[in-house]
Amino acid sequence: MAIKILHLSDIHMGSGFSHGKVNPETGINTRLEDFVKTLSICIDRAINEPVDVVLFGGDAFPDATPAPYIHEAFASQFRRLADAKIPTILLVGNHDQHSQGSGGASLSIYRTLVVPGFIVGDSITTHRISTSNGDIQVITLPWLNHSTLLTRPETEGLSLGEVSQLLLERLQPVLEGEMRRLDPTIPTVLLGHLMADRANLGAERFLAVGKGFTIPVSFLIRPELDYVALGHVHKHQNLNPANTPPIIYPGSIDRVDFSEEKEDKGYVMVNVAKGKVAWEFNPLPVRTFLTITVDVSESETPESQILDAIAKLEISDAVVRLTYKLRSEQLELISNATLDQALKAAHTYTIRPELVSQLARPRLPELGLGNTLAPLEALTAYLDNREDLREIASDMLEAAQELLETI
Ligand SMILES: [Mn+2]
Repeated sequence: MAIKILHLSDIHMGSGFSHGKVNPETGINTRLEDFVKTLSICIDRAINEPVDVVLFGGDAFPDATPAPYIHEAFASQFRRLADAKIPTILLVGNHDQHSQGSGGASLSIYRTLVVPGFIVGDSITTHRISTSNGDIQVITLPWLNHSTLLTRPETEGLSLGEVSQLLLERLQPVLEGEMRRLDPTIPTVLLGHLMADRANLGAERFLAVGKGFTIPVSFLIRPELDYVALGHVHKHQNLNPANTPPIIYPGSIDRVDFSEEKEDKGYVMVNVAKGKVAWEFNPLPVRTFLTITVDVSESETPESQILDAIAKLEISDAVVRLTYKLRSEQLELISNATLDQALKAAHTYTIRPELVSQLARPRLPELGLGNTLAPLEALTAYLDNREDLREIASDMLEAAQELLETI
């Protein structure tokens, strides 16, 4: 007998309003409506199957204190699982915690209200859940910050790297303890919100750069575990292609920003029995994001070159960003009204003209115009180009990381 699980993560409801517009009929930002629709497809699937358990991998909102109407939009979807009597674990991600405190600030209301069948995963512990297809045990591993397993005096005077090392040393026996207490006869899942050291980064590095630490995949490749359900990284991936066990990031359910333009979005369906697991990624129909980049600086007819680039693409209902490079003397050859007209079919759009310098190319190509870099990456790119700073480069990066941590 197998237990059926729906695993989703990184909902980030309330994100990306700048990519939407106010729906005049509802007064609500269309990106919130998009996210609600995407989430409702997941919940529909859970109910229609029906699954035995829903595992949410964390990061419900952009921060721990979402506006009430956003919280309500989230709650009214998950409430349907409670009504359908489907046990659900809401794991606490970094975006669900207050920046300095601990616990699941935005999700703890579900425990306070004692929603039947709902568990808020804000500590490292094992939950045994009974389903009509048998029992399953789920180890919850919420986002760890430096106050989770360490006290302030212990971390005083340590570098960020040393603190992370200490945190890993603390985590290991705690996890080991959970593993030893497991019932070896029933299926076991670890549900964690974490950055694993084989993870291929998506947008989350821009959302929380430098905050937190990395857990080696070897911590998760354990014979006790039948499936590892992760959250945090927005790009869907399996960190253990041997599937012993599968270590799965389902990714975010909708595009949080343009860094997710080319990623498939979805959720994962899992069938798990003791020692046996099958999983499948299910793509969700999400709104298209489209970047159009044109260099017209060498063109005699820059406007029509831009219009051609737009015409080649299907922009209907997409979130579009148009960037074109031009020389200053070409400015009057391009009419904004004409570009507005050409982009009218898009859901929303931004237009960014960039003047190319005729004197010199940017010295650091990776820092050139049009590239958005997170602060740490920008610093890394800068240091890579400064032979003379090589000796202190790693110290500078660490100091920068520490600065970012205190923001
Ligand atoms: Mn996260």
